Amino acid sequence: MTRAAPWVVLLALVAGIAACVPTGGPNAEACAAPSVTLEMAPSPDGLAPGAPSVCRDQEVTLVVDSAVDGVLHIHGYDSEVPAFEVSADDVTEITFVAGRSGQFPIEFHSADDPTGVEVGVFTVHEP
Ligand SMILES: [Cu+2]
Repeated sequence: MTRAAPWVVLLALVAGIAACVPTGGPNAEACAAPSVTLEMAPSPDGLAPGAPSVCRDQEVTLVVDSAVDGVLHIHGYDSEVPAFEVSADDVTEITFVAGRSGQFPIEFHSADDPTGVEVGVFTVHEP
């Protein structure tokens, strides 16, 4: 178990509940945008801001500003987003199409501790 700020735990719980109804997501306006950019700052302690979500078929650009060096990947989205290195010194951008709805754990492997830690959940809503 990782140490996570209480609000991260709360968001994880909310995301877990939302897993039952991935259709109850963002409004139609949010889904109408053809592309979306998500900033995320992973660290071994979690992800900020909390729960990234998009709509199916959107082009997603992740802008990853990591606190430490490591490797990030999204379980269940490995074909669209192969595991990629992030660095404490650089911002890493990766773009892909979110072709499948569902909830996909975001896992971070820091360079210091290669054991994977789930830092958050990437949600793809049905539009
Ligand atoms: Cu992993």
